[in-house]
Amino acid sequence: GQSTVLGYPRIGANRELKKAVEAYWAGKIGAAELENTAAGLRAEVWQQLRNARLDAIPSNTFSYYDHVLDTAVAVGAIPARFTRLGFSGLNTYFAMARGVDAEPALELTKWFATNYHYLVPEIDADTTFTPDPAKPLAEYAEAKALGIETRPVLVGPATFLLLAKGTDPFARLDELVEVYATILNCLADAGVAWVQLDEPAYVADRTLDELDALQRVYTRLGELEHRPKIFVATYFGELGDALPVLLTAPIEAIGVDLVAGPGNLARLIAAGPLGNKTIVAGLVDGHNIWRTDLRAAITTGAAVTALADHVAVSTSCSLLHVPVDLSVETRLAPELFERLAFARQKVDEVVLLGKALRDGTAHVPAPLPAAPAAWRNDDVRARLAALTPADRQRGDYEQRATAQQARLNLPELPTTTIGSFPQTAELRKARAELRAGTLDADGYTERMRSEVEHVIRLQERLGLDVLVHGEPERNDMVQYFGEQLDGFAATDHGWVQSYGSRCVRPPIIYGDVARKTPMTVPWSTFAQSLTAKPVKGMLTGPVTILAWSFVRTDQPLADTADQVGLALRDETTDLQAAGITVIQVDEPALRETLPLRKAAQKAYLDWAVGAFRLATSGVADDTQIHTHLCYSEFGEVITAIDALDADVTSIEASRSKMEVLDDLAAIGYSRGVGPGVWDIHSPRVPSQDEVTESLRRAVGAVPARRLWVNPDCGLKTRGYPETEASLKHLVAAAAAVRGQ
Ligand code: THG
Ligand code: ZN
Repeated sequence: GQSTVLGYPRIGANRELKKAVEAYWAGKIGAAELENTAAGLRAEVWQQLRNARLDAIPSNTFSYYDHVLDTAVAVGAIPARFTRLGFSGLNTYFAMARGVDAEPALELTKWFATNYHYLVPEIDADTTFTPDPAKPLAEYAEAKALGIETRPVLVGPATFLLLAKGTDPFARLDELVEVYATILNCLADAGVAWVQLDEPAYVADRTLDELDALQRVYTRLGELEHRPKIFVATYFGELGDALPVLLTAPIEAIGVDLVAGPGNLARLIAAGPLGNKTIVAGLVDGHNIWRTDLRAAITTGAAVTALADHVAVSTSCSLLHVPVDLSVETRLAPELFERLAFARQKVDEVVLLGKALRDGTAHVPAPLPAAPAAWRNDDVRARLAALTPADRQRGDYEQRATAQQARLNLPELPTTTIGSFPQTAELRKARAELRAGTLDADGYTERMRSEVEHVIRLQERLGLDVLVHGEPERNDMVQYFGEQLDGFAATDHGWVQSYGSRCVRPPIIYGDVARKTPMTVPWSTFAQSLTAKPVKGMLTGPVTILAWSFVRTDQPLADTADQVGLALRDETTDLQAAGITVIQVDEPALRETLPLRKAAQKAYLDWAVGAFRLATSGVADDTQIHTHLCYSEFGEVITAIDALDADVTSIEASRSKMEVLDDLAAIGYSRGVGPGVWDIHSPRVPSQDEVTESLRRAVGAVPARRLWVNPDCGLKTRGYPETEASLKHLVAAAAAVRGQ
């Protein structure tokens, strides 16, 4: 077998790209220096892949911001509102990614079920697709100059349009395909032998029309006279009826994900001998950090080899979703370290598997022994085994509402915020000093406490009704809990791109999860001691903790979710015992890990809701549970949101003009709801009138006695000036609407 990978991290081993891009934005370096750094990073990746003896090396997987945006540029899908700015190519690109004063950016959204976000192409009537293959051509030439032959990667035309928004973008497919045809022509002229077109949208449920369209696309591109060989890559799940379409299309290779879509093997077998077509078998998980079970992978690979003349071993998806290099991690326990593989190590696995399928298994290392006994926690397992449905059930909502109101005595249209306040340079500096050892733990706590006090005083001054402590002590809402829970490990350098220049360092769940000590109680009780107003306890929910961590694969996710749920249940009951009356458990990722196929969605939502309820139903009727959802369209999971049974749900709504309220009304949602009335993703301060207008619209959709007034999301990425100004307008608007 040959070996390849579908893509590779582009941020650099030390996030060099992030630093260079942000320096460029800040005007600290020019375009030439940025381009230099980028070229260095690309060269490093190609050389590394070559030195690892990977047979086929991808290019055009580098991106200054996002590969979907790169493809939009390659096909000329640049909205007129950006070309009109008259910027350079690079600055037009960044304007689309980040917006400028006069023009908001393209919308950012989840890349399938990952924690990567892409920019949504805008296709409308005046979009004129035009080929611009400059970037793939330049990268191909750049690698070639280093003596490395590469395979340019583009998002395929069908997936590109399925991910786009506008007036029926998919109707433009035939037109777009002609642009791809020209691009393939140019690539062939430059000597490109293979091109990779990614069509992951076809692992989700697709209509007959969409399947027909796929067939049209690859028949047309396949029949081109002058073109590179075409490799259509799919990933993140199982191909259904799209598999026969691709198998019969006049293309040379098809990639299938045999990790997230193990059923792809049976489908290939059912399809019968595959003859001349190359099957690119995704055997090494590109979306998780565990070492591959090489023997199992070889068995699967051999089964594919029996079907097709040409089989290549690959990663299941691009390695974009895992950190760059495990070997720089010096603080992981040896038993964990030896079980992990990051991008570099996964490339070695792919090469080894390719060799094993070709030459036999003599050099395949022995499997690791069973996981250490210490990773098991029998107490947690016994507690989980003893759970009954009653442990996920609170009392009647109307009774709860009455008890809570008697205790909290809140005004109508109570005002609050989502949890975090601006993460100032001083806070980041304190954290850096603590890490460097120049500030001790007591000194750090002291600084955080003084920030909490400042945030409490500010909220009192502004006249908010339910206060927060501001979360100055948290780096990231998942990493923070991961650092405190048993069964989680943190990396030092394990950065993964989340969007643009922003990265996250997901914790690794390797064993049974348990809470060692209270995680947030000291902060919440300190904040509560400063004020007579209620201070909300702030936790991250089990589903989001899982979604933003690397998860263990040796037990069902539902079981891991329940373990996290149990740890959070201990935290909610401890907060209550410490006098906290309102507790928010955030689940922004509830929608994001929804399975791509309808058939699998109910089971997921059942365990996701169950784990949340396990975390939140140990408290008394008069403790008010809030939740917060953001980053997604929630229409699809609206009944699950209702099933969370939170007393109050705050939800991102300002950009969608409060549409989510109609969705909630449609299913008879009857508990508290706080539609975000200030879009915190932009530094723009909403006027009091705008907030009032949003509130009026909300009052039309839900009963006023259930309505809360809050921003869209946490304020940690905002600065204090706009935060104060906006919250002032928010409080005043609530008072104005209350008065009517
Ligand atoms: N945490 C985690 N995942 C997330 C979010 C999060 N996924 C969805 C969404 N929020 C993504 N948004 C962001 C926003 C900001 C940053 C990362 C993801 C960010 N990162 C810092 C950076 O790249 O400079 C690094 C932060 C750090 O030092 O820890 O700003 O909130 N897990
Ligand atoms: Zn949010």
